[in-house]
Amino acid sequence: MSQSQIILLILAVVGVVFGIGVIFIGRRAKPAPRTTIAQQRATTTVVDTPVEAPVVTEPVVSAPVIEEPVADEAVVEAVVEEPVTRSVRERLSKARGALSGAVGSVLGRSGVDQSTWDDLEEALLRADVGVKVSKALLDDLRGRVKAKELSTPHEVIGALRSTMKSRLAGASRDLTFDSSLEGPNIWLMVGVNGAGKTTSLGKIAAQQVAAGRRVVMAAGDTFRAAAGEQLATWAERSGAEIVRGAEGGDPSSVIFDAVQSAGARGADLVLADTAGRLQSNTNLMEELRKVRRVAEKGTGRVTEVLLVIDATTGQNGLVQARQFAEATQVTGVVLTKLDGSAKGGIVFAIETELSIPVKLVGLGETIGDLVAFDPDEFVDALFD
Ligand SMILES: Nc1nc2c(ncn2[C@@H]2O[C@H](COP(=O)(O)OP(=O)(O)OP(=O)(O)O)[C@@H](O)[C@H]2O)c(=O)[nH]1
Ligand SMILES: [Mg+2]
Repeated sequence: MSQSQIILLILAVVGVVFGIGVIFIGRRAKPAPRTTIAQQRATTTVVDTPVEAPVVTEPVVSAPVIEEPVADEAVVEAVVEEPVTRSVRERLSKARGALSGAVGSVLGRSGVDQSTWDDLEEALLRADVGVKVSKALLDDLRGRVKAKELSTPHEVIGALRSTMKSRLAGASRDLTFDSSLEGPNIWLMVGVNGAGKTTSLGKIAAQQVAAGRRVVMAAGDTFRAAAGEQLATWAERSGAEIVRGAEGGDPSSVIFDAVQSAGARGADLVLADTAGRLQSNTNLMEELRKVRRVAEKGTGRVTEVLLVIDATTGQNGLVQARQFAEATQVTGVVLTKLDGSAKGGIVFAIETELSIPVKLVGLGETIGDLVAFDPDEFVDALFD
């Protein structure tokens, strides 16, 4: 072999080795970028381009699922409470803004004059605050403007808002439960037909059962054939027990039986439903007096008489409240259907004229739609 042939052979071998090396390195290098992208998708390593953005959100969503079991109670409560609070505000939407139109016009003027008072009076009456309370509120404001305590429209609106809040402040809105009683506490639901007695009773039962109390429902509405069935459905939903009587029977004796039975079973609370009207010509108020008397014949005591008023009935609610209060020593009002009415102002008339606290508010037809009445939140809803 000549010298030049040897050199050519060496060059060929070097070329082949170099080629194999390039192919080998190339193969190892190629999959690497694919793996990196895959890893980025899986681990959400920073990806700046908008195309990759949805990939980033995926694992973020799944993160709380892993953390859920170790989340502490406060966090869980906050998560659960937030939508509830929001929905109370949302469902007050009809009541909401009952005064806002007038507030807008009053604030739109440069001073306080007769049209200020006209606008406010009309709005208060439309919100069902009632003639008497509206007059008292406006007289107070007029006096303060005269005394130069208030001068701008802004100050007048601010003062009205805080006076309305202070009118509702101070009342005790807790449901009375006397744990020192030998027998069960009895809470009576009263009110005209269709007001929401049975529905509110069901919602209250659910809250009391959730609070750890043993609850017995008394189907004291023997007037309507379906009333017992309706209450039985609520008993099932809420986890309460129920005592029913014969249709057309004596409401007092059904409630008496329920109280006896609750006492024997060691139950804490009897929730007694009543009819909004009667078969016979007996006076409803007479009947309710009797119910109360008979309910307390044993060891149980009536610690709440809750008058259920439909907010959409407006000022008529005040007339009902007066009648029931005289007959049954009403201890609190449940104002229902506030989700469908801008007439919540009846609260002021009931509390001011009859001194009965509004304790609960109905904001819908389902089991969770009953909340404690919060005057500040309510007044803010009327204005905003
Ligand atoms: N939107 C809304 N509907 C309600 C509320 N409370 C009750 N209702 C509805 O009002 C209607 C009458 O409710 P009931 O609980 O049957 O009324 P009641 O006072 O027991 O009526 P009687 O048994 O006939 O005397 C039902 O359709 C309920 O679903 C509420 O807060 N909001
Ligand atoms: Mg009923």
